[in-house]
Amino acid sequence: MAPKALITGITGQDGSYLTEWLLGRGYEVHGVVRRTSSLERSRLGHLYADPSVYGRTLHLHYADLDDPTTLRRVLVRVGPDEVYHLAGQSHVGLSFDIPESTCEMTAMGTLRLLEMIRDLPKPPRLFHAGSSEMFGRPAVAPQDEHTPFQPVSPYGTAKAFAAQMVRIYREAHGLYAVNGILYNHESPRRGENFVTRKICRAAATIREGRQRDLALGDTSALRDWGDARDYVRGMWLSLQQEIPRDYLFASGVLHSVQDVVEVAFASVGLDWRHHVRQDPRFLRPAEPSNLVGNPARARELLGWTPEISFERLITEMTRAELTGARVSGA
Ligand code: G4F
Repeated sequence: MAPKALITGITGQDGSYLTEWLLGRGYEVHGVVRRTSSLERSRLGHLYADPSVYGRTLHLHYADLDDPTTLRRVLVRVGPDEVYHLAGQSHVGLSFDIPESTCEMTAMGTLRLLEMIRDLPKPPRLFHAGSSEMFGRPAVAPQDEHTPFQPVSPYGTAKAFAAQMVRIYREAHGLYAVNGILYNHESPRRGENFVTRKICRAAATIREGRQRDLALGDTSALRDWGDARDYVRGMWLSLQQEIPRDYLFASGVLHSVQDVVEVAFASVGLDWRHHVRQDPRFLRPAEPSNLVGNPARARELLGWTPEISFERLITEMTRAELTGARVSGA
């Protein structure tokens, strides 16, 4: 029988790539979608429209992390072997404006899911998408799975709570539960309010004469950026091991927002100096620092290495925004 996977947050960037990865490996994939999600135009649109996939190997269920009855029902009906928990309010800047709902979904939503899984007669393996934001301003760089959490945003705090709960349920209740400590990971499917997509989209739109300039926050901010397709492979690998452990997924290399600007604008033949300006509206009350990961454990135990470089990623993202490319779907 085909293995069954259940994904929360299936309509997001990672959820859509993970779905493709799992379908490609013969899984029956079930996704949890919120009633507000529009599927036709979502990142799953191509699979949803394919009658050989949707309703056969891919199934979607309406449920919500803040509506435990619905989620429990889906878990019981589907009886998954693996659960990938990717859902949650994922914008760090926004979490300063909506801290309560961020914590409700990300922190309490994860705890509720753990409680439900613990009650199942045959608990599935659980992957929880943690974040480098949990480290905040760490004293050591690069970070690894032993680095203490010191979050500096409501989002990072909610994720740290959730990740610690995953560890507790693994140790105290014997669940096969794993945290992926995921550093920034991007793709042409990245949400439009994240900085890489915002920049790549603007570079393409300016190139086509449909926009004049681009307003950004702190362009000196540094991040460890990788490609989402590499990271979903890591998620799957981390559930295929005999012993459940946390894994850190990162490129190990820091780039600035300014580097993204330069690669994106150059890839469409533009000089960024004529188009980019700073706007204090996009500055955050607090920024993490020093966030660069050491993925040695993932490399050694999972055989995981990132395959797509920063330059290739940003160039691909920018080209995918050009009108002709967008029509064919990224
Ligand atoms: O693209 P960002 O919004 O990503 P951020 O805050 O690092 O969070 C992402 O990565 C985390 C993993 O480390 C995830 F947990 C999280 O869910 C999300 O996927 O911002 C990146 C950097 C920040 O320093 C931000 O201040 O870019 C800076 N920035 C500068 N100007 C901007 C802008 N960010 C945004 N979104 N928009 C700007 O105009």
